[in-house]
Amino acid sequence: MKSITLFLFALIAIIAIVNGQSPNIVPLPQSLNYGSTSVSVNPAAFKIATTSSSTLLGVAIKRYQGLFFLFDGAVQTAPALTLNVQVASDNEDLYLGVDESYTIVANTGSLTLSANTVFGAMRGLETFAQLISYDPIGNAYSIPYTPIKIVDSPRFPWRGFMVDSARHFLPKNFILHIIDALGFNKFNVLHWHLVDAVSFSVQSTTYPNLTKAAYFPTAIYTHDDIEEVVAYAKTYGIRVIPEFDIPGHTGSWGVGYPELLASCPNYAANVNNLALNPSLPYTYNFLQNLFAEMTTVFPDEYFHVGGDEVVFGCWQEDPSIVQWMNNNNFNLVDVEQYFEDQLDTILGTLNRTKLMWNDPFQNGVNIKPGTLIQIWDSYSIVQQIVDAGFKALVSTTWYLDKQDPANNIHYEWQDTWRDFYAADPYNNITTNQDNIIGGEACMWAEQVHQLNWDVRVWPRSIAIAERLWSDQSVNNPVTALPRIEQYTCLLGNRGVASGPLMPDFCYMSND
Ligand code: CP6
Repeated sequence: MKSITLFLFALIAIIAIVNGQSPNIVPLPQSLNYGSTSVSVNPAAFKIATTSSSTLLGVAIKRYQGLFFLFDGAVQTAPALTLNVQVASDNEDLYLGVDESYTIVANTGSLTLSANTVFGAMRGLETFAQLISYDPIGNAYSIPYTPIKIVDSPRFPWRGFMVDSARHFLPKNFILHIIDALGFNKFNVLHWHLVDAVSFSVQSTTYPNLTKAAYFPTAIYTHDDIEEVVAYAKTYGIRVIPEFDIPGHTGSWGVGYPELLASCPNYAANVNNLALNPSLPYTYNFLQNLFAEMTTVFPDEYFHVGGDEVVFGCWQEDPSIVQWMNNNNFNLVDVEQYFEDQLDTILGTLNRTKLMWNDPFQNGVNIKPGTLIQIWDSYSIVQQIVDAGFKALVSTTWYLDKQDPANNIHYEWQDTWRDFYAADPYNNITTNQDNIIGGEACMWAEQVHQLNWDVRVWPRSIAIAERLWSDQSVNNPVTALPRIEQYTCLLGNRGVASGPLMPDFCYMSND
């Protein structure tokens, strides 16, 4: 029985790939109409034209002019073609909820991409790239299935990906490579988990000793590096949100500034247990100055301040903190409340909206209205958080470092893409679904660095990208598999080492 199912499964997949019954677009657009005419494309006589004067869009157009034609030396007999890109506004402000919709109309003699914003046009360029097909036997490009009409927009405004560059330092150029792959998949937020207990790699001019906790003197992100990353991400319509994970996970901060940490020698054997000292004005003054500096290089409204996994025992072991708690009649939740209240004040002075993990909410801290909460725990916590009126980001079951142990049919680790695909942010959420503004895949990097990153992240995160962009009803793994499989080949041809999910042939150039 099982083998018959598998056989049918494989057969359907192979037929779909070989016959290619429809344009293969990932994530699947909201609306896709197509015909059966193939338009030949001459790569040497293909232009992307626009009346827009946006430099950002100009960068994206130049990029996609290259991505449309990945193989050199294709036949050039077809007539000239122009893709006309029209944007209603050249405004280059990038913010949560910016209009990312676009429309593509492809007829035999006319190709148009229209969007309200330059960021919508970027999404459309990616989709258009996926309409162009390369035939390695005839060595020719074409747009099959015309006439095509695509009307598309994202399901969620926050489609994030968390990059942990603290457990392993990722060179700046590799962060740029990650951004390429995220842009291809229509992710629009890079959540940058910059520092953790084991390393502090962000240069600070205000507190230069922080990078004493970098792994290596050159393993740091300078202000110039960060500005380059933020600017590069913007050419894909990707916002960059820094995370400074406090008050737990802060062992590295104490290397250069020991006064910042609570003193808990019995806990110190595990650096993850160390926490900032919540009782000293020094701590808050330090955070105010550091974050003020960081807002000069991270322009986004949102600022992630962690809050996860605080080991209260560390605070309890420090006599000066216990004394301070007694003086103020504080219990441990009161301390966490006090700490978060101070953070709210600091972020308020910096015009930033707080983003944090779900732990303080669960501990019973009163969270300031307007705080955005990212859930890494169970769906039941998502429900509580949205019912309490908070906007939420769901990362539940989108942990790329863990296989879902509940599902023992996943005998191949790669098959965890099915778990990610099935994990809809609305799963088990019965009320206030509207408070969920998106989600994030999380690549915790204890066991990953630049050499194994791509194959750990892709193709599995394609499933998450589709869940966040496409309609909720697009959830059938049987039809998704051949589409994702073909797309993973495209990613490979673009230099993203996204492995396959099943036996097939992916044509790759020999150079
Ligand atoms: N690091 C930090 C981590 C994790 C968290 N915070 C984590 C916890 C559980 C799992 C995976 C990662 N490695 N700073 C929790 C948000 Cl299963």
